[in-house]
Amino acid sequence: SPFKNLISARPNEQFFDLPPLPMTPEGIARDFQHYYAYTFGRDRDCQSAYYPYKALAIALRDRLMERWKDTRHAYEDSGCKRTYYLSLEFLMGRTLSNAMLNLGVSDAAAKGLYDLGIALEEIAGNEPDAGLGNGGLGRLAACFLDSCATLQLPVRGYGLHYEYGMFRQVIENGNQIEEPDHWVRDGNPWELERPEFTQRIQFGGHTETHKDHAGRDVVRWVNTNDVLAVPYDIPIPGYRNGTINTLRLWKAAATDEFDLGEFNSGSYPESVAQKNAAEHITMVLYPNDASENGKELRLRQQFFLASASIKDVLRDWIRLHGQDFSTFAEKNCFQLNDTHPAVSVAELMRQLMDDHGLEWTQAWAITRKTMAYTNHTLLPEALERWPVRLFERLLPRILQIIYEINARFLGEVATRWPGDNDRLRRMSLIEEGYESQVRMAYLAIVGSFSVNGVAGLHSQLLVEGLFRDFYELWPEKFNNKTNGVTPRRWLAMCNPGLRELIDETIGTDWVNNLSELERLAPYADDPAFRERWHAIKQHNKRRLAETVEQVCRVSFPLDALFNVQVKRIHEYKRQLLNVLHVIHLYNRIKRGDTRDWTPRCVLIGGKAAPGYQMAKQIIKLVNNVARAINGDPETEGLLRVAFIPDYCVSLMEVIAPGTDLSEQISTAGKEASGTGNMKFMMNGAITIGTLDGANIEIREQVGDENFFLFGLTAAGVESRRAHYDPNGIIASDSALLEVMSLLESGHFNQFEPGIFDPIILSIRNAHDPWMTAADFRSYIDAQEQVDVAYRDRERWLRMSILNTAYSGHFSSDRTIAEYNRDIWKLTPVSPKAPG
Ligand code: T68
Repeated sequence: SPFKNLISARPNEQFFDLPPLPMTPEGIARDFQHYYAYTFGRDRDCQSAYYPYKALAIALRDRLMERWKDTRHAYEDSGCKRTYYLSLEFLMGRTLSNAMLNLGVSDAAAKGLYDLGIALEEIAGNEPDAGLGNGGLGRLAACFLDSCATLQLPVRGYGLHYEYGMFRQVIENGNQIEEPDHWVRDGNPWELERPEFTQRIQFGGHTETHKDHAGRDVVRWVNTNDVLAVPYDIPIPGYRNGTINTLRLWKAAATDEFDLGEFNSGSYPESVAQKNAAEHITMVLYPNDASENGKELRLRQQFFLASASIKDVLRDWIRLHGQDFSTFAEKNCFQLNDTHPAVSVAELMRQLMDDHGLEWTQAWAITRKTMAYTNHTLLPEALERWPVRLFERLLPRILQIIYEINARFLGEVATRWPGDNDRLRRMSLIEEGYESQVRMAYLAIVGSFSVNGVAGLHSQLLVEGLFRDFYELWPEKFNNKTNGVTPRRWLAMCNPGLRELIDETIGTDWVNNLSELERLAPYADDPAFRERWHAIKQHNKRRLAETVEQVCRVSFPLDALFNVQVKRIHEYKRQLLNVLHVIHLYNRIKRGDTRDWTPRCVLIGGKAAPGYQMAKQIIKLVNNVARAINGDPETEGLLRVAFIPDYCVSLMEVIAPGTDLSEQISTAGKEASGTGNMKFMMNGAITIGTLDGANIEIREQVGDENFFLFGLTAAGVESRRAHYDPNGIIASDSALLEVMSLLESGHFNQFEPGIFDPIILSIRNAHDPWMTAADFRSYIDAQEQVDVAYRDRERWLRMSILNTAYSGHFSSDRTIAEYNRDIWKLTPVSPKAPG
């Protein structure tokens, strides 16, 4: 008992057996008042909107606690197999509304507060986003946790407790300014610190080899600079099923010893500096979504997560099984979210051998049966490679193990393909060159039993290209798991109007069985249903327009087509192509070519990595084009353009429901999957897109006639490269020529000469990897088809309904069910009924 050292008597049973908390309006309101007045000591004069939120959050959190404990016990008592989702990023967004939805207390909470004269939505709007991720990869991890809890799968997330999340984006004179996001400054009511599970993580030092009594080599990693990892647990409620899973985030803290050592020798400032250095590890999220910057601190973060999480799992294992690891692989699985935690392969080996005495072959058999790796990108600049030199200094023991894994692996390759030295060089975990580097993707593949891509095309391109040699060696390892998004947050929670209509039409089962939405399809032909669908969309468009008006000072008329592209800014995602179309529309207005015009509001949002100059220029261009167009009286009622600053999870909750047309226009073969495309589809937006990532599957599901397709295929892009001639294309397409002429005339940068030259040059460059000019004509034609379709209101509504109806495939419940069927093989465990 944890009490045995504290008090002599063991508390009686009632101490642990609490009566369940009331889920009634009165019960929630009473606790809300209690925390507001007694815990936070606030009254009517409170100047901060944060405290009402915090009081409600704690009232809700109380109502999770019992179930959380019951879930923990149910997993432990059943002795079930478990999966650990290792990710440097979890882009959770807000928690309060989601927790209320999943607990089924949204209405009770709203009523309880209403009776106190308080609007729930206003309170919920004061929660800061937990922005511990860059974009798709981090948000995918968050959706997966929701689905795992909803499917009652024993899955725990492991991540880092960054002090500063994704930077906040401010736009000044059209330029992106980054501001730090100190999201936990006022405390985070959703996290539970667990100092009793603190782990000690080693860095630096060197290795020593000894003989043990049996004459075997034993390696010790000594003289290290250790850092403590303190866990913070966040509850992950399933949808109305009593399950509460856990996301465990590690925060770095200095060890007591070296503080004290320095302090005793009289150098207090140095001891504090050391403490700071330790705590730097989890200070800030790296804001690069698609390129590696090779910084030492990033490798420290990666190892810190891997080591702490594996120690945590092994500690639990030993508590229940002692040092018997014979069934460990049957009971545990680590899913690696990209290569960011790939050092786990070597770290699991190290802990099994050096800390728990296993032999290489035993440890390797366990590692290879427990690790699984998900790849999220084909872009070469995003593939992680760490200098051997850095490993040597920071993780010398890990480097030894990687060398040994590589030597044995290359032995396998040489046996299979004798004499094929080129293949050995290609497949080696170490890339030789001016500076030798560790190829983290290869380490992940060699150490895993499963390797998956995130959409059909992506998985296919992986085995044909990037990982071809490995596919030839181990075809059975490779599989596809098309991404999905959680329908709780991305439909039921963010679009209450549509949720009610759907509930009324097909019942409520769709929320955790999204293929049920297909039953909406027949209603696409029902005029009365269409009218209601339209009214809800208009309501959501008003909400979005109010937000745009407020933050961008641009007014969006509600009868216009709301055309949205929100995602990270990257050349491959081709926000530039979108801008070229906007300029083309502007040219048409200026030349009076506005017969049968469809009014449009174009909204673009997203963050650029702080060091990615071209992406920052694209933001500047969008803002300058918006200013010129919105300021020209001739565009009134025809065209509006806005860049929405600080795109984030909670903004998407307003944007997706209010969108008519979703832009998914990446160069084919470059977007691994996309997940924003799925959120828009679920909310009844229609996609204009290339045959890239999950767009292909979206189009298959909804049907060709309900999707606006354009552009080269992935194969087309590759075969075009050798003879790509953007200047020829521009010269022979009068619309594109006019667009380029206006851009090149300096019309959008009259007082900032030359600032868009890099953009212009990139479009005109025969080596433009993103082939913007190649797809321009086909894009413009598809946009004209969009205009025609939107003017036919009944046709558009039909398409919109069918997009929602056929979005069931893109529930992350389906994705997670596939991960479980093919990779994890977990049995669902249901906790005892609460109360
Ligand atoms: C995205 N990747 C893919 N990476 O681009 C997207 N990268 O197609 C896919 O839908 C999504 O993953 C989910 O599978 C990312 O978001 C990153 O954010 C990232 C972060 C750090 C380093 C590299």
